[in-house]
Amino acid sequence: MDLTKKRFKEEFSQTFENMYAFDIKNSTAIQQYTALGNYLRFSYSDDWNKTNKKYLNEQVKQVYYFSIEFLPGRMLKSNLLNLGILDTVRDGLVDLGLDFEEIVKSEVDPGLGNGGLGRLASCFMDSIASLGLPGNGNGIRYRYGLFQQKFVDGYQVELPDNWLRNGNVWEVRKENKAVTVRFGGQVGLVEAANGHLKPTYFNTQNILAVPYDTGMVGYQNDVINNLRLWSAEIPPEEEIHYHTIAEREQVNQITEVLYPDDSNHEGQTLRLRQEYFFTSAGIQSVIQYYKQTGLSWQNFPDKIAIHINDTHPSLAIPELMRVLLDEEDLSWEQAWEITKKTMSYTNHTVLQEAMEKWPIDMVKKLLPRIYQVIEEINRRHIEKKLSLYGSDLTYRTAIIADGYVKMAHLAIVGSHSVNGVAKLHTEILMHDVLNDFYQMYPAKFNNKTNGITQRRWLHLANEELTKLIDSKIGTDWKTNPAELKLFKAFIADQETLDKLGTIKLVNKEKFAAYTKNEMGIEINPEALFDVQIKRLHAYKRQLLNVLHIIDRYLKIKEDPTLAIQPRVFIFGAKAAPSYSYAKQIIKLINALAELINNDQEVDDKLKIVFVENYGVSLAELIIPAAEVSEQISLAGKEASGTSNMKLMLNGALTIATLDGANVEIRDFVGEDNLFLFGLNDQEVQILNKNGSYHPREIYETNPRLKQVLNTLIDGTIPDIEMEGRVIFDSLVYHNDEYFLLKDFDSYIQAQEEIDLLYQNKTKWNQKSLMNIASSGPFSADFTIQRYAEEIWKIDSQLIDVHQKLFLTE
Ligand code: Z16
Repeated sequence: MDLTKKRFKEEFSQTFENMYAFDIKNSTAIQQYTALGNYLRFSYSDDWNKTNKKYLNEQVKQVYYFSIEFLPGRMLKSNLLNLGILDTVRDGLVDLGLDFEEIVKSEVDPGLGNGGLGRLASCFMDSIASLGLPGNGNGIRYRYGLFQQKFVDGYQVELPDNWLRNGNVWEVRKENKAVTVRFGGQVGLVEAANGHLKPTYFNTQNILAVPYDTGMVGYQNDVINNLRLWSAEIPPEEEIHYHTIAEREQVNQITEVLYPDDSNHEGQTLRLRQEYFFTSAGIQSVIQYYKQTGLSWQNFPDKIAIHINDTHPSLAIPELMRVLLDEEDLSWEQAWEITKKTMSYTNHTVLQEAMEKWPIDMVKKLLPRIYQVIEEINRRHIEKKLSLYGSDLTYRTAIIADGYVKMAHLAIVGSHSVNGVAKLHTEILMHDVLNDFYQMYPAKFNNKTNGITQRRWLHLANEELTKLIDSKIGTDWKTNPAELKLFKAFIADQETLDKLGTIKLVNKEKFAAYTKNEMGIEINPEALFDVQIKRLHAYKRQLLNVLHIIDRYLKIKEDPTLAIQPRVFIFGAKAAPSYSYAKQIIKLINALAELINNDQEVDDKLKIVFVENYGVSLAELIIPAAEVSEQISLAGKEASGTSNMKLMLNGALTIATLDGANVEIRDFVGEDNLFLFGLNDQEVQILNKNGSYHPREIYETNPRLKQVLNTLIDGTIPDIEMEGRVIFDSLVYHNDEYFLLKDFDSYIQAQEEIDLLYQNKTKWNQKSLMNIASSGPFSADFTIQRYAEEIWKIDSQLIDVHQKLFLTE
């Protein structure tokens, strides 16, 4: 976007006065932010409109990314960056006497996602727009996002996230594009004009789905795609039927709040309502769009791709069938061909407890026509496969079984592509978790390793590192992240290595200022910063990290003069409110922090910082300051992980199991530049199969570990009587499901290697540089390029994108 500083200052000041009718000098940061956001939205509205019109007029194929979560982070800076006016605006605001960073901070961070899955969706939206691909997001405009986390006496307390309190400058309400979503009622057959019997719905509850659109700004390419989030309202013409506040509330409830579960299926009706609500609204708006093209239904899959992000939107399959059958009068065979060709599905987990299944009665009652369609899909599936695969295999793939509708089965049968999110994850899907389906549909299965947008996670979050890289290898890496590898040429350049160290130190100082001001914890920026930031989940093994910290603590207490590498252990994690074990681990970490941080004898040698309310904004502060990246899930459990990629990109060294995308990180950066430990997934499988794992024996025979574990129950750590006992028992007596005791020794050994390497700053910085320079392949730009080419079959609308991108890898 062309904008001079002079013009910006004039126009922005004018916008401010038009909005508020007082002088900008007397305003608050929130008012300045609001005016600036509106100013920016006005400035790109023309490009937004043009992008939409171009897609429609040229009838290019578009993808619709259906996701029940989007976790975009603050948008002001990323929009400025992508519009190409970050520096102009920043300088202009300084001229006006305003504090840019204060303005940036006054934007709320929309928490419309839980973690990896939602953040991935938003990284993808950034890459889709930045590659000039015609793509749109479809999701829910939650009135309240993921809860705000507070610690009270070390316990997690959840507060509502009223993110819309001050309005939202980026969204545009489009009541003219509203559609009706129908729930409940009965299905009957009524004779149509042509004499056929047609399914007709009676006594349904009709909900108005109103879209709020947000522009997804591409990186300096004039492309503005659309993220459409739906809000539930009472249709004005139905107001007369709503007599009580309770009845009205039931409607608002649909889009009231995000379910706070990551990788766990809760199974409430309201969640099923949410899933159908945004899926049906999305399908209807796609259909409305398609009808404008005037093309025949057979061409639908040539113009539309619909992507199902995990199984939450998988009702898109029967919903598209329903529309094609009941509203557009297609035959089953025609409708099914179109649906399968249109839909593709990403699996994000192998955890059994995360697999969605809905009781038949619930689906029947809430979505009677959809249930009929699913029944027929299932009937035909079984009928067709029985003779080919026999009854055992075939019935194991049934969509309806054991009283439930199995959503993953529906998603696989009803789509043409099923992908996992990392090489290992896809292997496990094909050969284990989804092997029955892999036997039936080998060609549907493919891998798309996750990625992250380097624009937010390097360019914006770490401007100093960005400048250093620019000064060494130029700026082409910004549109071709593979070029980051050119940075390897500086592996022996002492000046570059020293600069890397200085930049890291400055970022650590920034984080230290935060912990001091916001948490009252003083940390030494010269200590090693060790970071584990992700949802609290037993399989991610934050507890293994804790055992290591306790081990260090005991060592220091035994010999307070011990020369040990000072470390700050940084945690950020929310636990699902109903996940009591995870909450007990939070309490443990906080209690341990209380003990260690206040122990004079320990001093600077050991500190624990558990940040409250970890989310995208805190990630942007922590990741650039990180030196060690903890990626220590039990092998075979983490589908991919994405914080592993963000931390690597910012120069942290990874300590990892061979799980998820860690495997590919190892492949790219090389074994010498990260620290591997623990069981691999094969070994875990064997131990699980032959039942030969006995953690109690390890406890009894490993004195060091025994001493560490005993601190959970012997009063060493104050105020965790209950939690300490539960956690101790889970490890020693109840199987230690995630093999912490088994991996303990090898984890400690890897940590000792880290301490040793850290003594040599040059060697450390060399490995840090190798990590930065090897992270190009994890750009979401590459991931999206592969989705676009191999699954969606959509083309970039930019002329030179293919020349700029993917020359190498
Ligand atoms: C989620 O964030 C993930 C999986 C899932 O089934 C549900 C949710 Cl909300 C995560 C995976 O745990 C993580 O490994 C992966 O990197 C991420 O999805 C994106 O694929």
